[in-house]
Amino acid sequence: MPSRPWRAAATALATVLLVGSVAACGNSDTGDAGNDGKIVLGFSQVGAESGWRTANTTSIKESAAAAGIELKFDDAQQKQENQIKAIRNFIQQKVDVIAFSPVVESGWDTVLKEAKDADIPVILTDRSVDSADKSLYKTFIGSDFVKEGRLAGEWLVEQKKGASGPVNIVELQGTTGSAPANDRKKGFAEATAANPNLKIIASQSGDFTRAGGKQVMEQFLKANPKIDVLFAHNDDMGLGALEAITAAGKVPGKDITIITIDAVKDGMQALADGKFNFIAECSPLLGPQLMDLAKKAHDGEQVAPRIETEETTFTQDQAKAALPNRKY
Ligand code: GYE
Repeated sequence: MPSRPWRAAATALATVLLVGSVAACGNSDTGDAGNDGKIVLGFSQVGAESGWRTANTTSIKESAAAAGIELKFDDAQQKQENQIKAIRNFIQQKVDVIAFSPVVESGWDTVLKEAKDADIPVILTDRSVDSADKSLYKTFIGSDFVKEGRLAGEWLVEQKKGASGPVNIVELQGTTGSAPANDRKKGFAEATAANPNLKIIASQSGDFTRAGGKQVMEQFLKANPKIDVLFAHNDDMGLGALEAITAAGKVPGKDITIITIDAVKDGMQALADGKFNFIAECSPLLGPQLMDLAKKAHDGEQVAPRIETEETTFTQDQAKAALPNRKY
């Protein structure tokens, strides 16, 4: 049996802990800022499907720390239902700002309305939504995916200008229903329509992953004896496809021309090594701008409704020159 003085001390300690935790709850409940006065940003990430995504996550985490913003980070594992859950959690926790990279374009109106009703500004990063009501979010920061697809297609049109017969193209699409898959497909189809010899003979989703790219490319190769070009909606699917192409006894970059999008390090290496032929860049380094926008949105400042990321394209020689200084 503990002696009385010990019991008194234990009771006193329990009281202090209880009061302390109630005070902490009360503090975060104000919804104004984190425990130490920091802006709290709830961020729902798509997942960890590609090199692009990993670089994007790093950029966001590092920029939040540098900007003194408290980041609540959630990984949705490429599932919309997980993102909706995460956003509802952020609303319940009364974070100051919500940002997310929507895995697919459709189906966001209800949860965005809930955030609006709770008076929490929402920033879309990387991918957009197809909501007609633009007042549901403050701004969208990210790339022009249609343009990326078009740049990829225009390069091919130029390369195949003199082709006398049909040029058979296979396409590895990104995640079904995602903005980059929809838009890159559209831009590429528009550009390649300029030359009737260019024919997309097969097009299927590889879900933006290496494993998906490899598996779908294997099917393409089995079903189509003559493939001249592969257009992959990201580097990772192109990298996965390399394995399938080599295993089929073909030389990537020679027997099959390979065009991808992103320009992450592994993709740039494949381009410099002559395995890829062209990459349209898509920058994942959105963190610093996102933090700046989060501060402005929190302070009620006006922000531009659309902020477009700057990007370029790379040929094999340009990749060789750029690789040593590539950050991601
Ligand atoms: O191209 C791909 C990633 O949304 C722009 O998602 C992003 C895309 C990127 O998985 O690699």
